[in-house]
Amino acid sequence: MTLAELNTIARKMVAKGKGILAADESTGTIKKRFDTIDVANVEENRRDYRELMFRTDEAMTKYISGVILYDETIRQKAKDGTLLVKIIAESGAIPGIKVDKGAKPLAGCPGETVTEGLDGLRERLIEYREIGARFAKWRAVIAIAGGAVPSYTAITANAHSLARYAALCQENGIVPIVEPEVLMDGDHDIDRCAEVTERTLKEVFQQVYHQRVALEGMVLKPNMAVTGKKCAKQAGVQEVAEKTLMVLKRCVPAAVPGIAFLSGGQPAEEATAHLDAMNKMGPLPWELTFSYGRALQAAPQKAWSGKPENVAKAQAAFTHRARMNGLATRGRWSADCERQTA
Ligand code: 5MM
Repeated sequence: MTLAELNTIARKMVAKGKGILAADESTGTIKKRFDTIDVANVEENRRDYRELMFRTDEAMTKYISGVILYDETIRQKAKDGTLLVKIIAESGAIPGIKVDKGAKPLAGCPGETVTEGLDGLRERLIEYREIGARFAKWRAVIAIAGGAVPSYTAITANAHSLARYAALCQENGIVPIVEPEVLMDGDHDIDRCAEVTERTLKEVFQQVYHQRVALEGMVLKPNMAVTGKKCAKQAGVQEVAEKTLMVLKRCVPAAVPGIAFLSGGQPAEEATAHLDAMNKMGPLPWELTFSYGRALQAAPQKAWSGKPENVAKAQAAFTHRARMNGLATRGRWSADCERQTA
């Protein structure tokens, strides 16, 4: 596949008005989500829940550009026997796949992790492409704790793996989503988050260059610069938008087609407000959109609660959140939109 073709896919993933649904929760993570709505974590429930989202016509055709899937889901069939990946592709959204094997303890660095999954990745990418994936995702996790964490060791190890993953994806005709997530856990202020995010992104793009990844054929999935969850003084929407953009402008080359944020545990409406505020501050060198998991799914999950009779209600909740975030990609969202359409 040529770079022009990778670039075309990447641009479609970050097209104005649309964003990415992160539905790639591993079995352990979806259990945590299902526990909150009292739903058993069995394959049938995971399928029914995801099928209801992928069959939400309005959300999928108008506001969702791509869906990140987990290995189980990309091979799974809907209740009527149709492959879920076919339902996604027929809606016009691009199927994607999470290919990392999770964050594992990093030797010599207590409290820090490195994401694994490079062994056998080439072969897995070839298979996933055959099944229908056109993009992939790898998430690296950077913690903040006191002055010594994150360590240089953790940042460089994760940046190196992210870049090697991205190079392998491009070699196999798959657009890599590069996701270095600086966690919101902790009592740090927004400036500390901005400083760590800047340090991380600078190292990521250094490694991306060393591993010969083509910037035009990738999408960045970063955290926003936000206050730690346990910090008493939380930054407001404008400050988050300004500091996030300041960091991104310092680190992300203009050749990258787009940036699709993770929500990271932000309340759903806040994640929308932050994205909207940044897009109101344009023009920007890249498209700015969403690749939210929790901020898109918390409302439909609650509405569904595992009951077939709630499917329509859950689909309405999913459409609403997707539409709000679609507006935010254009800088056209306001709190009024939430009330008018809720
Ligand atoms: C949807 O959650 C993804 C999978 O996490 P696990 O591998 O731990 O199950 C996660 O990578 C997600 O894609 C991103 O973190 C963005 O999700 P949020 O909820 O932060 O927007």
